[in-house]
Amino acid sequence: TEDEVESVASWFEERNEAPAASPYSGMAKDKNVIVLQVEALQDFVINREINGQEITPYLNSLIAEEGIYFPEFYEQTGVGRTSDAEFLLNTSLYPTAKGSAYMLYAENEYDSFPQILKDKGYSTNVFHPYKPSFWNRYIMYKQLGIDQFFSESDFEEDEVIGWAINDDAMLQQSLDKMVDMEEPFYSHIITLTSHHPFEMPDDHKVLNMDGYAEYSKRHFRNYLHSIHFVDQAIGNFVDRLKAEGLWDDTMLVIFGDHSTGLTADDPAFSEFADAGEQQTYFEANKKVPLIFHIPGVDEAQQFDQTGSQLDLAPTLLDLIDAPSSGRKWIGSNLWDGEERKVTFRDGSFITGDLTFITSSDGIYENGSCYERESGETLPTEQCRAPFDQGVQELKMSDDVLEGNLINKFEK
Ligand code: GP9
Repeated sequence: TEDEVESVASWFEERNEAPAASPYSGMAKDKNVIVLQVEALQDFVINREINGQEITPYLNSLIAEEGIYFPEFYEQTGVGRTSDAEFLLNTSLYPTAKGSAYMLYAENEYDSFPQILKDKGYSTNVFHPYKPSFWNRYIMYKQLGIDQFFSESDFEEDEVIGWAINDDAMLQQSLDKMVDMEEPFYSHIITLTSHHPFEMPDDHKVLNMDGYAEYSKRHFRNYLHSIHFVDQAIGNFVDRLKAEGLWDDTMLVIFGDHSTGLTADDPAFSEFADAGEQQTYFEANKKVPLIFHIPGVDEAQQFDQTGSQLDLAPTLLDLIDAPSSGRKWIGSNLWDGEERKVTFRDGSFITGDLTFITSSDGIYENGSCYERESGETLPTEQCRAPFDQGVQELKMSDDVLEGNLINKFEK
C-alpha cells in the first residue's frame, strides 16, 4: 500500500539524513577509481607467513607503507556468492535470502554507486574474464549504470588457471584498456584465479609447504598457493599503474568478496586461521580484508572499527566527494563513529563486542551470543537489541527489492 511505501521511504530517509565525513573526505575527488574485488580473499592470510615466507607480500607492503587497512571488515554474501558481493558494493542493500538479487531483481531500479559516478562524469567499466551471462551480469550491469563490460571474449588468450585466463594476464590486459580511457574512469575488476578448489599449475606453487602435506587438506594448501599468485599479480598491476603515471591519480580499493569454503575440520586451516571454535570459525570465515590507496595519503593507517560490504558505497562516495544525504542505502560510512554492527543474511551479527550466531532451526533463543574478547557465552537476551535492528534492516532491504521501491520513492 501507499502507506507501507511511505514508511519504508521515511526509514531510508532518516537513515541517510546526515552521513558522516571521514578524515579523508573528498581526497579522491575527480580521481580514477579502481575497485579490485578479489575472489575468496580472506583476512587470515594478511600479514602471515608459512615456513618463513609471506603469503601476501605485496598486500602486506601496501598496508605497511601507505595503505588504509580495515582488519575488522566482513563479507555478507548469501548463495549469490560473487554476485552478492558485487550487489552489496553497487547498491548498499542486503543480498536476497534465497537465490541471487542479480538473477531475481535484474530489472529493478537501484540507487547505484556506478550510476552516481557516471552522473559525476566518470566512465563506468567492469572487467571480468568470464561469460557475460554468468550471474546475469550483462543484464544487471545495464541497470546499474555500467557503460562497458569487458568479459571473456574481450580478453586475449593467455594461460588459463581454473575458470579463465589468470589474474596476472587479466589485470595487465585490463590496464591496457584503462590507459586509453578518458579520465576519470571507474573500473570494477572482479578477479577469478583464486576460485574454489584453488588448483594451481605446479610451476605456480612457489610457497614452501614442508610439513603441511601430512596434516592439512589439499584445499588449504592450494588456497595459499593461489592467493600468493594473486597477490603477486596485484603487485605487478600496481607497478604498472605507477609506470603508466596513473598511481597518483587513482584511488585503488581492494576487498575480498566472500569466504573460501574451507572448514574447521581441517586442523591446519583451523590452527592457522585461529578458527577452532564455533565463534572463532564464524568470525574468521566472514572476515575479508579492505585496503585503500588514496592519492595524497602517504602514511599507512589501520582502522579497527567493524564494517562490512554494505558500507563500501557510502564510504567510497565520501572519499570521492563530500557525503551526500538522501541516498537509499543501508550501509554507512565506515568512519561514522556510531556503534557499528554487521548483520549477515541469516540474522547473525558481529559488533565490536558481541558475536551472535543464529541457530539452524531459526529460533532466536537457540542461537549463540558471545562476548567476543573473552569468548564467553552470554544469555541470548544480551544480543537481542542488535539482532532486532538487523532483522529490521533485512526486512527493509527485502521490501525495496520485492516492491521495486527505489523507483516509487522518487515519484
Ligand atoms: C564467475 C565468478 C565466480 O564469473 O564470479 O563466482 P562464484 O562461484 O564465486 O560466485
